[in-house]
Amino acid sequence: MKAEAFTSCKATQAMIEKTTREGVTTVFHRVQEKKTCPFGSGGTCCRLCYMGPCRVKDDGQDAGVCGATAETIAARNFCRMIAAGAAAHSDHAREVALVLLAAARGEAPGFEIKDEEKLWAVAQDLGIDPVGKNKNRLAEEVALKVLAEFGQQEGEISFIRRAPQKRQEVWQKLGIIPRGIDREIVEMLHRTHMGVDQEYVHLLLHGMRTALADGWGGSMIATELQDILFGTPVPIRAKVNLGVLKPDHVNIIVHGHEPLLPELILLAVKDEELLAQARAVGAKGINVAGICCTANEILMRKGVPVAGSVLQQELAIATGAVEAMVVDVQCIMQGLGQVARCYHTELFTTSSRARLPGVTHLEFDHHRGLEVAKEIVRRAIARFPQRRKVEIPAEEMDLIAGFSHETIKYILGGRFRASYRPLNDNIINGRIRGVAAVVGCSNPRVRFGDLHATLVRELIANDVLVLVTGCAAINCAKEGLLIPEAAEMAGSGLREVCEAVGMPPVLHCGSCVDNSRLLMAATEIVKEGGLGEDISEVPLCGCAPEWMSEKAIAIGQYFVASGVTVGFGVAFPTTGSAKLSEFVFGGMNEYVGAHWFHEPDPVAMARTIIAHIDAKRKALGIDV
Ligand code: NFS
Ligand code: SF4
Repeated sequence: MKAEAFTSCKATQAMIEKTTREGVTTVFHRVQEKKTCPFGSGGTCCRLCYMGPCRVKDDGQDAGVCGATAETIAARNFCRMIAAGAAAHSDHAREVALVLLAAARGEAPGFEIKDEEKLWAVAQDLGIDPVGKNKNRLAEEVALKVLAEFGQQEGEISFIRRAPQKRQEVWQKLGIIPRGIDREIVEMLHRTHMGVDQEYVHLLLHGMRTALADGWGGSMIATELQDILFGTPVPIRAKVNLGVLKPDHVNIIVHGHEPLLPELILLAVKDEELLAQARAVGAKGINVAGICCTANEILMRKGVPVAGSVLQQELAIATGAVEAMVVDVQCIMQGLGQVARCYHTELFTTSSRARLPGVTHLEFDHHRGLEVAKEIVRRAIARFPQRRKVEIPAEEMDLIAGFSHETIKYILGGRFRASYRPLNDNIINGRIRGVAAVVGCSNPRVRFGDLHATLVRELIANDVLVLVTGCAAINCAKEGLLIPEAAEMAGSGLREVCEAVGMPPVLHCGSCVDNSRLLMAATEIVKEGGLGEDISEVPLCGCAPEWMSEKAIAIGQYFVASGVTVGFGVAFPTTGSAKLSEFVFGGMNEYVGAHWFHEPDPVAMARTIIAHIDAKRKALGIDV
């Protein structure tokens, strides 16, 4: 097996080779054994009832046993992906809300209200009057209000009102404003049950409502409440890639999505008693690094180093230098268990919602979270003397993270006139051609990381300011695109702007739930004025060139429903039906002023994004 075929990341290559040599199986080994099925991949395999399963051809004649056509089957499957993705983000948000509630009531040791300014802003957007309330009382009200919005049956979820007026009118007209977060997800599952909603446009409209309940609901709640608990990010310098693991330290990796327990682990590793224990076993200290979105969360707020993106999770353990890996929910490969058993790593599942066979389960209970965190650190220290077969790749790269939509204001506008005015002006005068969000996963079916890097280089060279989140952000960081020096690769206009304020041309905006920050940034641009009255008029585009998860589909759909056209690479789950593809790749425009596109080639994707941005500029009359 040629490791270079999978990525140009040298650290990853070295670890693929190490695992191959040591007979350890990883995602890169398994992906070669598994062939994709064209029906499943294109969306026309239906397993919704046991008159089937039915694989349906897109020839206008074929249908499932119940008569379901290719477009119905693909639409139902697509909508179920949205529901699952929205559920994942929203259930994460629910957990954060419960912790905020407990923290406000003084029942969650280690947690406190860190960002009162954000708390006030969020309270007001939820319709709560903050005046005269102390921070704990206010946080309690905020948590209760947010929790009620999950089970709300009628009306509208609150953050919808943050969107530009014109966008809200679009949703109103279509009848797709989410009533309650859980309600829309449940209804999506109901509608896609055998024999319910079988008209693809009608299905997709509810798919949009479900996605909006994620973007302007679950994801946004997760982001905002995490900011309240842990602080709103500001620019911070850190390091990325497997080289951040330290040969002479106890290494603990936090992996998954909810930054709750990881924040407590960061507290625990400062404990003098635990540090003394680490020194007693011959370690110089304790090093915490992150993987996936947990990494992005604690990177954004604390500058904790990032060991890697989703495809590097098994490889991190294969360095032989990881004493403990702590996981919670989402993007955690079952293969981790097997890999951990081949080294000295103790793997911990910590969420009540997720276990792995044969893996230690030490549940994070926020009432006694700090104790759980200390127990994990203690057990990691105990593993340190058992190290063998250690090989840590040298690769590590600097990056700057921490670009919340609030921060972007300060960076561009300065502390005294913080606003989006300078960004809008630079878009209008053409120094910045437009803005592209490059987000989402990595996928071993494509040359991972390379698609992100190729695409982003092409975009910045053409003066497109790039905002990144999720694993895309980690991959771009590894390529050195998240440092101010990367401005040298940018076109002259974007370069000038970056150099004037000392920012990179690619801004790390956080984890995948933080894509909600991008909705807010887009909204701020509209509200600042001069670039249209709706998000769909702004020279913006989104993409996920290496996507793989259902969450990515939910995110893509809430961007599209919010007026941002979105491109996905790899394969696309509607291509098994020409009719449905015509709708998502074009017809959707008539409804929400944006659509999806599918483009596996990163250079072609960059061209499509630039052409899209140029078309928006032209419509605004600002083509230069
Ligand atoms: Ni997003 Fe973040 Fe990564 Fe994909 Fe998974 S970690 S939530 S789903 S793989 S970007
Ligand atoms: Fe087949 Fe229809 Fe059942 Fe799907 S719902 S498996 S298409 S019979």
